[in-house]
Amino acid sequence: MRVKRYVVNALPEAVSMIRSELGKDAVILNTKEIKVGGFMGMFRKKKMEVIAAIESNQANVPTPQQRTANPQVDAAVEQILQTAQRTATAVMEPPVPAPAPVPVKESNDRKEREQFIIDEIRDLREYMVKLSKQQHNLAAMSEPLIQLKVHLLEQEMDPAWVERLLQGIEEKQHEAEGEFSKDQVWELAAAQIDEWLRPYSGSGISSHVRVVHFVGPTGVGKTTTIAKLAAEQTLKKGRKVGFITSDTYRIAAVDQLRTYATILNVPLEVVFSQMDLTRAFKQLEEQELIYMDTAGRNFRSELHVSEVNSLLQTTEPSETVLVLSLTGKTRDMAAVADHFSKYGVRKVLFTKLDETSVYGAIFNLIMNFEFLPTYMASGQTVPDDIELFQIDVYINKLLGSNGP
Ligand SMILES: Nc1nc2c(ncn2[C@@H]2O[C@H](COP(=O)(O)OP(=O)(O)OP(=O)(O)O)[C@@H](O)[C@H]2O)c(=O)[nH]1
Ligand SMILES: [Mg+2]
Repeated sequence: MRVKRYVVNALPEAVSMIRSELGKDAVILNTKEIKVGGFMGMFRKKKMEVIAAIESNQANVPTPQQRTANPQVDAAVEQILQTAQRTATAVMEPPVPAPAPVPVKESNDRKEREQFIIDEIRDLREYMVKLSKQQHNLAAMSEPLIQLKVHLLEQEMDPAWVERLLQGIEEKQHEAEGEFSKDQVWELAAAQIDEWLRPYSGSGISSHVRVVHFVGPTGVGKTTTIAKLAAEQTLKKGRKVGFITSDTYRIAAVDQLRTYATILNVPLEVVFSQMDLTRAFKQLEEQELIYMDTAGRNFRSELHVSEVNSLLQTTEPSETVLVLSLTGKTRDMAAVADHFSKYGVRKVLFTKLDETSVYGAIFNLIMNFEFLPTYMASGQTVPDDIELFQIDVYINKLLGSNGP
């Protein structure tokens, strides 16, 4: 028997050295953590000591393993697993001549060590299979698919959805047994996104509700949006609209809505607490539709969300619309949406589409929180710069000029 000691950083390093120096039939007899180098006992580095041995007449029985797409990885995985198997065998069946009986404590230590090595190897194997898949995916991805991936990630579409989309197109490409052109890839992407968004579309503000609350972070365009929608209802549809505002935090806030109320000839009630609401509704009992403006707050704080929510309680058929500006950060929008969805808010309205060219947040909010998009606002002009959310218009914006 030939025995050799290796001092390495990690076991896999030793495995390849053992393999090349002692051959494929070598077994690992022992591994232990040691400290080397340093100065006066300090700065010592952690290393692993591996004792390996080779018996001249040992047969090599290969184990069939699950294959990866990469022959190099397969070879490495097989090598490591064979070594692990032999390590286990070496522990269970000691080489001849048999050593003295192993005390119980030492045998437990051995079991732990054996388990440690097996766990390490399993982790390593999983990592290598994953790596091999990634390499395979990247190598297999066609140029138009890579372009689509880059484009959608730049649009800040959730990476998990981007992966799902690409996988679907890749599968279709595989079935078609040919590489899709950029136009085809963009068309398939548009069709898939349309299919995903379709169940959430077609929901403006419900026609049967009498009270609509608008909530959302500071400055997203709640008051402006209310003016735009009220103008549409009064001027185009001839409906009797009333305003309520609870935005008494800023002195100018009430005046802002009052200006629109005067222009549109719409009555306005100001409420300071939930108690005032009953009085306000009484004052507006003639109105067919009531839009309620609320103060913009930092709604990443759940406390503010519960505060505004307490103001929205009403016995009337009502609906709450979360207003979000696309100039906000995607992650912050998701945090706000998450809080409001816990309070049962389902409708969302997007503003300031004119101030950005990044539209992925809309897709993420609809798909991840099941929000129903109502309108898209893209400008400061009252009443013109607002339109119902339309999937095809949105998809054109999302897929952009890179599209066909
Ligand atoms: N570019 C652009 N600006 C908008 C849009 N909607 C609103 N604004 C502008 O955004 C600014 C804030 O609008 P407000 O309506 O006061 O926003 P708010 O959400 O009521 O603000 P607070 O009540 O302070 O929370 C104003 O200058 C609006 O003209 C939009 O769709 N596009
Ligand atoms: Mg406002």
